[in-house]
Amino acid sequence: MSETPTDYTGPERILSGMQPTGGLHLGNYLGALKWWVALQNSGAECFYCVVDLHAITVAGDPARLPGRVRSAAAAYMAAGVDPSKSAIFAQSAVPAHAELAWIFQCVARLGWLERMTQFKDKAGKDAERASVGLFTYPVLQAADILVYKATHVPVGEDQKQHLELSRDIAARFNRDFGNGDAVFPLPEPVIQDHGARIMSLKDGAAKMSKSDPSDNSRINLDDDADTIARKIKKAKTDPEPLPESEAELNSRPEARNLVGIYAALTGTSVEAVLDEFAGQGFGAFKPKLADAAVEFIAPISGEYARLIADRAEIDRVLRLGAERANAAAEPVIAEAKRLVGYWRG
Ligand code: AQP
Repeated sequence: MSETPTDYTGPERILSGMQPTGGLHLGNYLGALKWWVALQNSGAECFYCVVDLHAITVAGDPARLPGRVRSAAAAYMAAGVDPSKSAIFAQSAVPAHAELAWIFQCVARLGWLERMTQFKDKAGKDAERASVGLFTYPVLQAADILVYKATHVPVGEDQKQHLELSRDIAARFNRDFGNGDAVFPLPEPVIQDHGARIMSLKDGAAKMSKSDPSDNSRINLDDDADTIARKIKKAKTDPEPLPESEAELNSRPEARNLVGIYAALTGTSVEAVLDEFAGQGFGAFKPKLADAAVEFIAPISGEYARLIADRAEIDRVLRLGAERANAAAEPVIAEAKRLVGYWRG
């Protein structure tokens, strides 16, 4: 068996995406979007897609999907993604994602996918009835990344395992079809310490999620000040005051989550938050957290409201982004097709 080539020498590229399965929330922002914005000034080429192919792996309303794609694109821009620097586009507007996904389905091994914990979480108890697309979702994700030969992928911590799978798929393709070349880079996750895992306001053991049936579980990027304050007031806590050390938060998931959110919103550390609030109860801490969240979200929600009102402009941005993305993806899918030996007339 030949060595796996890993000495990729192409340019740095960034790829990330979010599902248009609902409005974006603070977890999406702190875990990923914030870093997307920072990376677009790094000099690397950035591709940020709205992953509508992934969205149909679970049941949804087709009539609402185009609006949700526009809404996600508007949220990207409201958060600071600049369409003149980064390509913002719908995944379905770039056919090479699906084409490369098929090739990768024939590269990935069943056992690799069976280890993916997100499938187990999302499929729940009735995995037999889940769509095959939900099961092979991480293979499509590998194609999303590698169709741009992306080297870095800014994501929240929940995506770490999928990124490892993308690396395995890239290495296996390189080994089996690369003729000694590192055709694909082994993409690196870009996961930050702060905000990488924001939990539900109702359950400190579940991540904040768009598809949680309770809107009170999350702070949406378009929530107004009263809604944010109400959700934080209702957030689950325990009766103890805030402790002095971070270690004491380990057995208190809801407290740890709220302290972590405050730290991420105010750009400080968990230790510094505890220095300020140790000994105080949630009655004192929650209003401060609500103020910080309102101050943080207000410019994003204001900008989102302005952008979402101009549908033609969002469509223009998405078309422009798709042109750039197609131009980058087409040579890569052509190379992959040639390497696996597809017929060329
Ligand atoms: N709670 C979170 N904390 C930190 N980061 C998070 N991300 C999601 N939730 C959190 C990051 O946001 C990006 C987009 O995620 P996605 O839209 O692909 O789907 P997801 O991870 O499954 O997010 P949701 O909100 O939970 O969506 P649904 O409910 O549709 O499944 C990713 O980088 C993710 O890490």
